[in-house]
Amino acid sequence: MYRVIGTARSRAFRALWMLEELGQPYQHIPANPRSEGVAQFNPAGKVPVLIDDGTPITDSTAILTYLADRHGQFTHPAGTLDRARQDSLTQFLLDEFDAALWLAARHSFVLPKELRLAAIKNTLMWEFETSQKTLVHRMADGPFLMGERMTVPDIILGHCLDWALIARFPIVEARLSDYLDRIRQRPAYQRAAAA
Ligand SMILES: N[C@@H](CCC(=O)N[C@@H](CS)C(=O)NCC(=O)O)C(=O)O
Repeated sequence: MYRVIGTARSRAFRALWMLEELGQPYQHIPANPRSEGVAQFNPAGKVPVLIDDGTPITDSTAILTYLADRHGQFTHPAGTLDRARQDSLTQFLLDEFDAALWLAARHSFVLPKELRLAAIKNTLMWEFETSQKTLVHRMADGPFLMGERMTVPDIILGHCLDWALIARFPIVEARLSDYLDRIRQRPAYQRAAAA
C-alpha cells in the first residue's frame, strides 16, 4: 500500500488528492516538515514523501507524475505532443504559481526572522496576478486546463489556488475562481480535504 508522509495542509495534499482520484488505497502519515518521521526518508526534511514498495519518492510533482504514469490516468502518454503540452503547463505552474506562493511563505514564516523581507510579498502578488492572466490565455475550453480531461497540472493548479486564498493572494481572474469552485466539488478533492 502507498504511504504518504506530510500534513494535508502542505503540498502532501496533492498526493492525497491524486490517490483519491485514482481510487488507490494508501496510508497517510501526517508528519510535519523537518520532523523525525520525515528526515529519515528525505534528508531535506521536506514533505510530501510517497513510499512505494519501500522506496521513498520526494517532490509532489514527481509523485503525481509517477502515480499518473503508473496507473495510466490523469496524464497523456510520455512521448506524445499532448504530454509535452501537459508538462509545459505543469512547469509554468511551478515557475509562476508555486514559486511565488512558496517564496511568500518563506519570507512570512519559514526563514529565520532576521532574513525575512516583508516587502517582497507585494512584488510576488503582482507577479502572481500577471501569471493568472497568462494562464487564462493558455487554458483550453472545457472544465480542465487541457479541456475535457483532468491531468496532473489540474491538481497543482487546484492546490495553488487554495494556497493563494490562504496566503491572501487575490485570485483576479474570474475563470480561475470558477475553476476552483468547480474542482473543489470533486468527491476525491473532498475526501482528501477531509484528511
Ligand atoms: N518542490 C517540493 C517542495 C516541497 C516543500 O518545500 N514542502 C514544504 C511543505 S509544503 C516543506 O516541507 N517545507 C519545509 C522546509 O522547506 O524546510 C514539492 O513540490 O514537493
